[in-house]
Amino acid sequence: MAHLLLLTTAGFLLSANAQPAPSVQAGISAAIKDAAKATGPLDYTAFVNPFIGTDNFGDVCPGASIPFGMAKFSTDLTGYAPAGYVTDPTQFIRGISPMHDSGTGSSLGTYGNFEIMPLLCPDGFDTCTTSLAARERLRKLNTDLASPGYFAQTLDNDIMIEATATRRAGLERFTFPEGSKPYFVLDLANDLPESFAGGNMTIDPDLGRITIGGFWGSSFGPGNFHYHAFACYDLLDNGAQTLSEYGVWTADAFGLDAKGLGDLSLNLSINLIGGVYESGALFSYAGTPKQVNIRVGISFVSEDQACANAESEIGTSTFAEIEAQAKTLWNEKLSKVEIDVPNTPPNITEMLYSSLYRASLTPNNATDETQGPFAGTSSFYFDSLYCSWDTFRTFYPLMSLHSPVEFSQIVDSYIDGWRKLGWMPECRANNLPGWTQGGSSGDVIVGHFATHYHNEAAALGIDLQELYSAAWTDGQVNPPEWNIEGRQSNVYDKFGYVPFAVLDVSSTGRQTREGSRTLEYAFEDFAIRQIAQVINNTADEALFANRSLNYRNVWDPTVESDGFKGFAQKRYSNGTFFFTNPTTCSPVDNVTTECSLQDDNISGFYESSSWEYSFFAPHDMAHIVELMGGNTTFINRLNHYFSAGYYGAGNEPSFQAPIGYHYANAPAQTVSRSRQIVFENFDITPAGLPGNDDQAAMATFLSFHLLGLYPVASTTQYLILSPFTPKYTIHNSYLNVSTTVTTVNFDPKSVQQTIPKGAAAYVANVTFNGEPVGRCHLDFYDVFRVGGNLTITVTADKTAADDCLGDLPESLSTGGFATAR
Ligand SMILES: *[C@@H]1O[C@H](CO)[C@@H](O)[C@H](O)[C@H]1NC(C)=O
Ligand SMILES: *[C@@H]1O[C@H](CO)[C@@H](O)[C@H](O)[C@H]1NC(C)=O
Ligand SMILES: *[C@@H]1O[C@H](CO)[C@@H](O)[C@H](O)[C@H]1NC(C)=O
Ligand SMILES: *[C@@H]1O[C@H](CO)[C@@H](O)[C@H](O)[C@H]1NC(C)=O
Ligand SMILES: *[C@@H]1O[C@H](CO)[C@@H](O)[C@H](O)[C@H]1NC(C)=O
Ligand SMILES: *[C@@H]1O[C@H](CO)[C@@H](O)[C@H](O)[C@H]1NC(C)=O
Ligand SMILES: *[C@@H]1O[C@H](CO)[C@@H](O)[C@H](O)[C@H]1NC(C)=O
Ligand SMILES: *[C@@H]1O[C@H](CO)[C@@H](O)[C@H](O)[C@H]1NC(C)=O
Ligand SMILES: *[C@@H]1O[C@H](CO)[C@@H](O)[C@H](O)[C@H]1NC(C)=O
Ligand SMILES: *[C@@H]1O[C@H](CO)[C@@H](O)[C@H](O)[C@H]1NC(C)=O
Ligand SMILES: *[C@@H]1O[C@H](CO)[C@@H](O)[C@H](O)[C@H]1NC(C)=O
Ligand SMILES: CC(=O)N[C@H]1CO[C@H](CO)[C@@H](O)[C@@H]1O
Repeated sequence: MAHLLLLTTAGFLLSANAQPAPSVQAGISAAIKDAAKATGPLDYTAFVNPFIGTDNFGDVCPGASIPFGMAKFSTDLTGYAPAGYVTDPTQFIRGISPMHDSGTGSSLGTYGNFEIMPLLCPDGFDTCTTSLAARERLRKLNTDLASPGYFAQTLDNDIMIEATATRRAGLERFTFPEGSKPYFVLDLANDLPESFAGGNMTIDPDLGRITIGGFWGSSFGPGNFHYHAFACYDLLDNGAQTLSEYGVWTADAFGLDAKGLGDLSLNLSINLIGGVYESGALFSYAGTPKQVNIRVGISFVSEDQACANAESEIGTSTFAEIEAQAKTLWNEKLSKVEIDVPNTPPNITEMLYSSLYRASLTPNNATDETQGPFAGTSSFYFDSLYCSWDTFRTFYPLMSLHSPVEFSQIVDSYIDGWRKLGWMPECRANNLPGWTQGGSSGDVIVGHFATHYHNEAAALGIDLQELYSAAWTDGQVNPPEWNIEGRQSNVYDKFGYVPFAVLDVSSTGRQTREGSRTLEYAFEDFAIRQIAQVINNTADEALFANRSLNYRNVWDPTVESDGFKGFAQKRYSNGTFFFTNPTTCSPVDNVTTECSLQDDNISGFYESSSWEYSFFAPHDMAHIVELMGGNTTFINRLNHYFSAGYYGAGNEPSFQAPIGYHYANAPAQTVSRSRQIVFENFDITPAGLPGNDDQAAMATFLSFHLLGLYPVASTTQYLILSPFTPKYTIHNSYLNVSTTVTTVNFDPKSVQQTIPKGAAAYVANVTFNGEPVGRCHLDFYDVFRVGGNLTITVTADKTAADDCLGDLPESLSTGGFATAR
């Protein structure tokens, strides 16, 4: 998703002031250089730059986390900072908190609860700056640090804040200026979306422990629901530290600034005024210790469980021990893809490993931390799935190549959503249902799993019949409110498209996106068809195959734009098309401002234009080529789409476009386009993403391009592009296979925006374990499922390479995807 609210740009054009300490990039560059001399296994965490995407609305959280950690420790800044931290040096720090999401689509932000801020209060307890506005401080410029499992920021008063994490806990270390008495304010009420609905806090001075719990609201979903969250702060560093003063405070921005020295609890059982109300704890330490260590546990179950999580996951371990443990976990994940670092351009190495890092940062593993309908579930449970519409395209396909165990756990969590709520989650965040975007995109995610791992499903704990029932329900059973789950299948079934202005007497939802919802529903139908095929349900396979062609029902052959004819358009229930200029909501549309979920938007396409969405039928591109007038016109049209500025790189509907050439028998043109879009939109700086990372949708889109592959979601087909590296190996330890991809004739000079003449980059031929494979696509079962050596020989002869030699990627209407593998 893009951003729900568009803010004015004033104040945000500060990317020149990159804030990470220069030592971050210097360290990465040195590590890449040293890799050539390395003898033992590489430390892949040394290539990761967690700050990529922390500027330019990338919404990436650079905080300390383990892979899929529920805890992500980051500072929270004022201004536009949905993931907590941003590089903008004019924004103020309000503290560090243990819960965040990365790549969130909510512009207000998400989580940020239980924030703690170190203070200097030279005039004592009663003069401490406790309120949000009074305590905020700028940073000390160019000192921000982060690496996998570690985060640090230094305030302009020279207090350094550091954090490291386990799954549900972490350690915070604060270094104070010489001779100062450490004070801390701990926030009960505040979270980033200002959604506090009531809570408690208790100080136990003997144990040196503060427990907190409360209710907060969604960051990207209806405000009607609340989640319960808890934290446990242990202040004594296993007896090494002594408390001095402690008490509570309340405040607001209008004169309330009250403190209670010695008061031990807050009981604010209800709050109906959102973020206006502020409150929390205030405490200090005896003496003038240079460093203060604080242990934090979190839970979605109870205060007791939050304390137990800190005890079991951290206990008496030191900061260095927890940090080393996090780093080990990250190396396990990052080493699933090993590239030839010495012979790969350094920026590519950094972009790839930073992307692979974010590809395992979220969703947040909240297994055993369940509440509401999921309380006590025996399934795995993942939070921050936002949104399936973003992640089905590349995030789960990348995971499917190397991490079937993790993938199966997340699939289990999707299926459990259907068990407990009736439909699979579309955009679960903050443990609450979030807004639906394209329909029931979870179908594509579980479909991708089923096509790849049906033979191993039972061993991985997935019942394929149940998986199918969950997807079938999404496709066939109309929910009462399709804003939050399922889709408007009643009218879609009746008309073969989602009509605009249609009478729906049995469900509610935002009456928007009828064009793009039809296109997405049709592709979701294809995913359901794929599962039906895997389980030998031939009747349903035919039914859903048929429905997957419904994308054709919103094709208006009469609409013309820039000389190209035929565009997707929304349609009334009487069949008449509703005209929307195909450029509306494209990046060059300077008139329309609202293209997301705003009620007044009537363009018919979600966060994208008809120019872009008209290319969307990943399962049947042969017919799209035909609708657009054949190979040559299709290629001209795709070229025009890029040159006219209609390519919206920062949002997911654009993902399908760059690889379109493959379907018009022009694979070498995909290669040129792939190089161009990577270098135009991605780099290694904080502003190095074209938009919201969307829970690593962008990161995994980039990863596939760098690896020279592109997935057809919910199928086992992968298009062959041109790797940006001479050699890499993908390990799949569950299947106990490794696949090494070698780019023969690799020319580093080809790794730039425009491939120079004479530089080899276009795919001439491909072999797998010595046997020839088609040059345009391959199948998971033939390659990554068995493991071995994939050789991609590239050439500088673009013309010779610009042909699939009779073996186009598959399309449903030309007989593709005929049998399950
Ligand atoms: C207050 O704490 C009690 C005991 O932990 C808990 O049952 C209750 O739900 C809490 N109330 C709020 C508003 O968090
Ligand atoms: C907190 O306040 C609520 C409502 O006023 C009350 O029912 C509850 O007993 C109080 N809890 C404590 C621990 O004082
Ligand atoms: C690597 O990235 C940096 C930062 O964007 C850029 O200045 C530099 O030119 C890039 N190097 C290459 C070889 O592209
Ligand atoms: C999630 O947490 C559970 C419980 O600790 C663990 O068994 C599982 O392996 C974790 N999965 C991932 C993907 O982190
Ligand atoms: C589907 O049929 C094939 C071929 O008969 C068989 O090998 C496979 O086990 C069947 N799958 C299921 C889920 O029944
Ligand atoms: C497919 O759709 C067509 C047209 O709507 C219909 O006539 C046909 O019966 C459908 N086939 C199946 C298998 O549902
Ligand atoms: C279909 O309905 C729309 C909206 O009411 C109307 O403008 C259009 O004329 C109708 N088309 C036909 C063929 O009746
Ligand atoms: C919008 O774009 C068009 C075409 O590029 C241009 O002619 C027009 O001046 C722009 N309008 C505004 C308000 O910027
Ligand atoms: C595109 O070209 C391929 C290869 O020559 C051919 O098989 C296919 O029919 C063409 N498609 C169209 C729609 O012209
Ligand atoms: C593969 O392509 C390369 C470069 O064009 C060429 O030299 C080689 O002969 C080709 N091999 C086969 C088996 O076609
Ligand atoms: C892949 O290549 C390596 C190195 O050349 C070789 O040792 C290995 O046997 C090959 N594997 C297969 C399956 O051919
Ligand atoms: C408020 C707003 O910008 N709404 C826009 C939604 O999209 C249509 C295009 O169909 C515009 O005309 C509206 O201005």
